[in-house]
Formats: sequence, C-alpha cells, structure tokens
Amino acid sequence: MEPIDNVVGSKSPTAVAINSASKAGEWIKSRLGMYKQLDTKLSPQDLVTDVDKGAELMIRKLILTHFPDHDILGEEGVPPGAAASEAALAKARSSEYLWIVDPVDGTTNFVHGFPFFCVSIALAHRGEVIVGVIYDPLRDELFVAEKGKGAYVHGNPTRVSEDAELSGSVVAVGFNPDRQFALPTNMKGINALALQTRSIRAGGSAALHLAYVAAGRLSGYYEVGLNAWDVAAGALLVKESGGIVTDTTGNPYDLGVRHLVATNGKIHGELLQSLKDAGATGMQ
Ligand code: 2AM
Ligand code: CA
Repeated sequence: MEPIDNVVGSKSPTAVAINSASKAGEWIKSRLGMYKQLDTKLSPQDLVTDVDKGAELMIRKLILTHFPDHDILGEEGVPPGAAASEAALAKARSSEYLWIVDPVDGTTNFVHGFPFFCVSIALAHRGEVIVGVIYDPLRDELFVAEKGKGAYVHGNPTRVSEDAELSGSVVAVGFNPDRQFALPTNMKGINALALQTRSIRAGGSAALHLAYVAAGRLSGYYEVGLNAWDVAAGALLVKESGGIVTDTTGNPYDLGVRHLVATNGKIHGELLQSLKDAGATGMQ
C-alpha cells in the first residue's frame, strides 16, 4: 500500500475525516428532535431528513477544501435502491481516491430519538479502504482506523472480543427496511442466531455495530442488504482490531459487499455455517 502520508494536501486525510465527522456529528446532535423535513425514499420505512442532507453537504465541503481532486460517494448523493447503489459504486471504483460518506447512519433512530446513530466516513485508495472514522456524537465516541496502523477509540487501541463460540456471544443483526428481499432473508438469520447465541441485538446502525465489534462490545454482526457507505469505515475498524469481515459466504470484504458478516474471527466459521444452514446468506 502507498503510505497515507503520500497523499497530496497539507492536512492528512485521517485528520480531515476526523474533523469532518466531529463537526457534522456535533451539528446532527444539535438537531436531535428538531429536523425540519422528513421524507421517505423507496418505502415508508426508508427515511431521510434535511439533517442527513445538510450533514452530507457539510462533510463534502470540508473534504473538497483539502482534497479538491478526490471523489466522494455519499448516501444522499445516490438515488435509493440496490441497483442505483451498485451503479454508483461501479463508477466510483475507478477513482484514485474515493471518500465514502454516510452522514447519519441510523436515521430511523435519529428521527425517533433513539440514541444510537453516527457519522461514518471512509477513504478508499483504488478500491481499498485505508482510513475509517466513525463518530457517535451522543456518547462523544470517536473510532479511528488506518490500514496497517491499528484502530483506536479516543486514542485507546480497540481489540475484538475473545469469545470462541456463538453460544457465549452477543451478536448484532439488522431489520433492513427492504421488505421484499433483505428483511425476509435477515429474519431467517435472526431466527437461527436468536437460538444459537447468548443474545442478539439490533441497534439500527450498521456502522456503530461494526465499531462495537471492533471494540469487543459485540462478538459479531450480520446483515443482508447493506450499502458501501454503511460498512466501509466499520469494516476497516474491525479488521484493524483483529477481527474478520467477509460476505455471508466467506469471501473477503470489498466495497461491493452488501451481505456482510463481521466477527472477532473466532466465531466466524460457526456464524457463516449457521447462516448457510438457515438459508440466510442472501446469495443464490
Ligand atoms: P441508514 O440509517 O443510514 O439508512 C439498519 O438495518 C441499517 O441499514 C442502518 O445502518 C441503515 O442505514 C441501513 N439502511 C437503511 N435503509 C437502507 C436501505 N434502503 N438499503 C440499505 N441499507 C439501509
Ligand atoms: Ca447508512
């Protein structure tokens, strides 16, 4: 990998990611319960507010101030739906430097005042994620990972859990708003994992679930039907904390993976097998 320090610009990309995530996070927090406009995307479950859009604009401006030649793939800049998301990603993959931005991951939580959402910002170099930052403004927790340099929460190294079996693990799942394909598939996995784990959790933010796997607060996370911006920063956090991130059949993570399994590594095989047995991988 090219050292991150070689990227042109006066400020390091990690510093810009941290600065953008903190600024956007503080603003989002100040708007809690005060969003002005609530719209739906593909379905009544798929929400977006003026705060999502405003935060993404803020992040875009900050990034482009420092790196005017870089490309940005942001949740609010892509039309809703899996096909549009895949098309945007295919175009973005050819970028030298691509920022992948989810201004509010956990929008349903933000709208309902359930305190579990974050800002997620990643930088990919020729398709490989090299920086991942996740900021939870309500707990003021900043998770930062750089490829090959480890992962940290407020300067303290993060490390995945030691759980060696599903039966002793807490695993996060998601109730994806796509009720045609993703939700029924996730429900099969949820049914299986509810019986095979110590307990399951569904917090409603893919990025924060991944940060919690990195920090050892969860031993795994599984969800079918995600987008690149939900996952890119969190996947690097998990890997740099000693965990494993693959698709639901065990192929290594890349930016196009939509059906995701992230674990401490020790329960990875058992979790993949459980999803296979339950017909919950989302793959043909
Ligand atoms: P969001 O809050 O940014 O929309 C919950 O299961 C996770 O799925 C959240 O991270 C949520 O991100 C994400 N999500 C919500 N709607 C989605 C959609 N239409 N497609 C893919 N992921 C979605
Ligand atoms: Ca998201």
